[in-house]
Amino acid sequence: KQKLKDSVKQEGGIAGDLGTFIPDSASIASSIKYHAEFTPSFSTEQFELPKAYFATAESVRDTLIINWNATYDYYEMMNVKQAYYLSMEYLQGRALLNAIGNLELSGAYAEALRKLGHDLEDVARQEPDAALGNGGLGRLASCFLDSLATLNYPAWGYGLRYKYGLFKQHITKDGQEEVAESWLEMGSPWEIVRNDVSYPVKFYGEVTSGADGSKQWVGGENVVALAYDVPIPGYKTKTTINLRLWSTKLAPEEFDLRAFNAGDHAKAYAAMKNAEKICYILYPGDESLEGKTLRLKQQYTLCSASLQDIIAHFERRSGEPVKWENFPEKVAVQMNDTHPTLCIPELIRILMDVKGLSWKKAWDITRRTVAYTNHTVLPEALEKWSLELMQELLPRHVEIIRRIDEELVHTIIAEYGTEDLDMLKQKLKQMRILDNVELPDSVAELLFKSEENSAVVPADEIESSVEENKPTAEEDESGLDTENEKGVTVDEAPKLPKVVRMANLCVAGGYAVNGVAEIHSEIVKSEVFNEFYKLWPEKFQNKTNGVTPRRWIRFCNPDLSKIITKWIGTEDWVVDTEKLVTLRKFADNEELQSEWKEAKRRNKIKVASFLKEKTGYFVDPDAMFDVQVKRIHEYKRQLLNIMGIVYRYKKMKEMSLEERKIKFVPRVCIFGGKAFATYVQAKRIVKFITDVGATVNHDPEIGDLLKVIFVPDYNVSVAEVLIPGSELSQHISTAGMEASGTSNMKFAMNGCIQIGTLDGANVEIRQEVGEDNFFLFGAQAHEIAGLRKERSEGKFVPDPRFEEVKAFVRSGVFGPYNYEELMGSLEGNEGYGRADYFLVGKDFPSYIECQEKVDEAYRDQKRWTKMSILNTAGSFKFSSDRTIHEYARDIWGIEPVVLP
Ligand code: T68
Repeated sequence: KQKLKDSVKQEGGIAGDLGTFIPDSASIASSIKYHAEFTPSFSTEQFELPKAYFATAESVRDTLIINWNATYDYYEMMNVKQAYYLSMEYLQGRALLNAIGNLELSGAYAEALRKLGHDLEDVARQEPDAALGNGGLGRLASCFLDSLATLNYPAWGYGLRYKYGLFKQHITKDGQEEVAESWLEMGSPWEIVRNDVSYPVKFYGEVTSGADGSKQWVGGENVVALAYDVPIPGYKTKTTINLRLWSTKLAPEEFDLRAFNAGDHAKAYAAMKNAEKICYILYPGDESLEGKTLRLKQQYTLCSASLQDIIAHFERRSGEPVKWENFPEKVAVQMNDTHPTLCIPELIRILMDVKGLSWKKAWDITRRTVAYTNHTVLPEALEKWSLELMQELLPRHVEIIRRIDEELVHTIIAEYGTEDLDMLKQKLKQMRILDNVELPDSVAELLFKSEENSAVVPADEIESSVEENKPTAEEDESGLDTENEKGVTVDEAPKLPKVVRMANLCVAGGYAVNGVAEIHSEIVKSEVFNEFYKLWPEKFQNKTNGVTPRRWIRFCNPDLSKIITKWIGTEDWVVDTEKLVTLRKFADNEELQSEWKEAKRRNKIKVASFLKEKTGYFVDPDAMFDVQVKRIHEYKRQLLNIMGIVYRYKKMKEMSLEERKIKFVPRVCIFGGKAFATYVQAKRIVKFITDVGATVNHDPEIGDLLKVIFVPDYNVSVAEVLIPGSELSQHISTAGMEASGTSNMKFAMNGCIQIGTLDGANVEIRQEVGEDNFFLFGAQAHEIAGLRKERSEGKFVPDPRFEEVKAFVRSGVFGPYNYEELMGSLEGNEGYGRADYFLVGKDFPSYIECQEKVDEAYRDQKRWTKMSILNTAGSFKFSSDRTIHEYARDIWGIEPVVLP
């Protein structure tokens, strides 16, 4: 450290305490030159772009390491409670501009690079996106890390270091094509491998019992999880927290040297590859058994390595003898969705089998340590694992899960009694962790005792909480080991798959359960986990999502940020977004309005040149930029958007040029997003959008009045360009289906007006920005079930305009592709699924009428600009700083720790 400090002094930086060292452009330039020379990956002669990026990043990393060490040492010394965020996904995007922005070194770096003949922005564009996530859930985790560091909370993130992150999307004439994305191809300058931090992780094997009743999990397949640390700097603070990503490899002693020497190289390599492949790819397709096994191995690796690390850390700080009962006072573990659920049985396993605690103590500690965030109410997205697969892969964990299930069953019986056995059976069916699994012996006995022979219970009227897995009355295996009405023993009934319901395990094992927007948390309480809510109302909370205002406005939209700072009179809004509210009082001010409009226009020009580069299309920067970017999913209803565009196009074609110009505001409709590789219907939607674009964009009658563009490979970096230059953004999911949404928040921050349904965080955004500044349409969440019923009974009469659009599509205007599956799905034709399950047809009329209101508002540019300003002003609530303060206070019980 002293050497570093001295060398820094020589280079002319201002070195006081290492932690307050502020490099200037001269010292930065020499540090970059140093790395350019010593970065081993590049040849020495030139200082061209990729190399300039690596050298720059490595020089930033030096500063981050200094701060990271200071933060780590200080937390160790203070021995404070820490939160650990466990997530299978982090969608970090690029790190360079964010890091130097947070360190307040953007100007100095730009100047240093200029001296070396480079432009900072060009250099920054060399960095590949770290896309270790699929969408909103992963990006939320990354925003949380930024806020945790900025607010000086003692917290770490844990995840997996996938070699291949989210695929690269190519758009071809056939639609989406996936190509592997190797973000580590040139190495990542941000990670520090910790060769001294590794843990064994076991799969398969068997459980043996000791004479004293203790259990040991032995044999099986052993791999090693190795830590890679990514420093996460806070904004204007020295605090630099850690994102620890695990990579897997074969333990050296497991390498089969004998086989290798005997010439069986394949066998020896196979074991190596088998260990390494766990971290090869993000979300392996899990339709096959191989895919499922791999995904479960990934989940367990994250949980096991992270918990071993957390426990080692706790033991180190606690001294001898370790007071395990204090564990929950020092540790809070947050599970980002159910993907890390295995940390519940894993914590119990380590405490019991390795540390020798009793079941009672281990279960009690776990229940005070672990908390769960739910991100979805879609039944098909609630994770269920085959008990058989889990039994094979994690035999000891299955024993523990059975024990937790048994405890839960007893709790349910204690709550509801055994008087009304039908009711009890129904509760058990809904709430048990193990589904379609016989009741534990202790429970069967209890039930027999309580009502002689009354355990003969008809198997009807029993509902599964998970619809698609709903057994018919005949099929239902109640779990009571006895006879049903027909006198058939339950064992003879057709077998339903035995599964572990991960969400139920999370609710039973977690001390807090939260949804991610108010409406979502209400649905969690009243529908998805209603039975649990009745049992443990105190566990349930709401934590409305947020996004980091650093990345999502301050750095991606410097032009608008300057204007905001000027009018508010301080830059503090970047950490204290409530200050944005001040903008409200200037919303009508003409000077602000003209500055605001100019900034938006400059951002639109950037978008236009980006679109030209990525798609070849020229767009008019004076047209309205209308954007829908998010994962492609039927519930998000990109199909509603494109059907609306087709309607618009058809109407334009029916009019004269003059009429057309009066009736329609020129629009550039921009789409972006990836479809899961095996999600066929989503891929058809991508193909449809690109086909509509190919027709409309080349129609000479239409010209600049309408353009439809699909931006390939939507990711964090693309969002950073598109969002500042958008004017209208679409958040149009079927009400009740989008848990929160977070891009809606980013768009609002950047002064983009939304058209949306009353769903997820839209509800709260509309509240804050004002009803007049939000284009609302569509059915509401409480109406959806009734509307679906109406449809299935054939009572729904579609709007003629919707029929007209479908017929137009079917007429072949958009090319030879067969759109029958898409159009049919909107009608519920036989063979095409669920009778417009997402209610595109139902919401279509109110959607296109609302779009007319959008056009009208846009024609009045003064009004539009005011709406835009009020959107930014009203976005104050949606900073992830606010969200993180709430988690820290209401769930984790941690306090900020500011480094001296
Ligand atoms: C999203 N979920 C929600 N899931 O859809 C969105 N799922 O409403 C919410 O704003 C966001 O979470 C943050 O709370 C996801 O992004 C996934 O990506 C995912 C990945 C793997 C398995 C299941």
